[in-house]
Amino acid sequence: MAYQNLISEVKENILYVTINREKALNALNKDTLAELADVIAYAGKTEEVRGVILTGTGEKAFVAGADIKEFSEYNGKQGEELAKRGQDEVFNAIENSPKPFIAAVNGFALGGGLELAMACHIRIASDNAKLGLPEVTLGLIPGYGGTQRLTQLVGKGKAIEMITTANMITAAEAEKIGLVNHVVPPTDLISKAEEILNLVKQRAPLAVSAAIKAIIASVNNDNGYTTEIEAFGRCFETADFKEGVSAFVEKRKANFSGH
Ligand code: CO8
Repeated sequence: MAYQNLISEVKENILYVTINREKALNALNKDTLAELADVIAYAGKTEEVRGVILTGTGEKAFVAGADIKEFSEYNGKQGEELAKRGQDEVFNAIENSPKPFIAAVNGFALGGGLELAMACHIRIASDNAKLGLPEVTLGLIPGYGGTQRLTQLVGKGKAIEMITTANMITAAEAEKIGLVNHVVPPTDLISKAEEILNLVKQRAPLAVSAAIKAIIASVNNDNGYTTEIEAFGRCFETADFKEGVSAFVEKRKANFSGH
């Protein structure tokens, strides 16, 4: 897949997506969002892809936010439409993807950049990363799900403090409040994400997707228990369930097909 603002490649069943606008600190302009929407859809429908690692080019920024230079073009209606489209095609599309997404946060994750990381299922940060939602410094609020996902991840009090002060926090603080799962030196960032996905890759793919779906239903108040019950039932219909149980009984490693 050739993109203008992304580098993407599949290696050993992992799709690596790197946002590649280093001079603008990987800010999300319209074109980058459209390309992200495309690559997210590709990940969802491509059987070879078992997980996605999303990161930014360079040592300075994961993503420094939505592209502020495009904002002057918008009125209220257009801003609302842009937020809705971005949420549907990129941010919610990641969260609802059947494939696990890991954000490898390699520097500044600000505004839409932190919102992008929060839409991913797991976040790993390099120890020099800085995270924040500074939209109120621009007279805006987070528009790509940030008020919701930050609250889900760190609770109401911390979310209100971070959003209303616009303060950036360090990776260490982010780990302490549950905003990121792990903090590692920059040189270990991708390998830590790979370590996690390499474990997930050994598990039953349909069960992995079903588990993520039920967890997301919970945080979005969308009938989590019912989602879990229905998804649990569907697992019994899969070849992978039969393989997993046979492998256990036969004392061998399961070889899942994802069917
Ligand atoms: N948009 C566009 N360009 C950016 C952005 C951005 N978000 N961030 C940095 N850049 C550009 C700078 O303009 C600069 O370009 P140039 O060299 O042409 O002047 C280049 O990247 C390097 O940046 P700096 O010179 O500013 O680098 P510093 O090391 O001095 O500072 C910071 C780094 C602190 C990260 C600083 O760049 C900064 O504060 N950036 C903006 C951070 C921010 O406010 N992000 C939130 C944006 S709002 C948002 O994301 C809303 C999301 C919801 C949208 C809903 C749909 C409409």
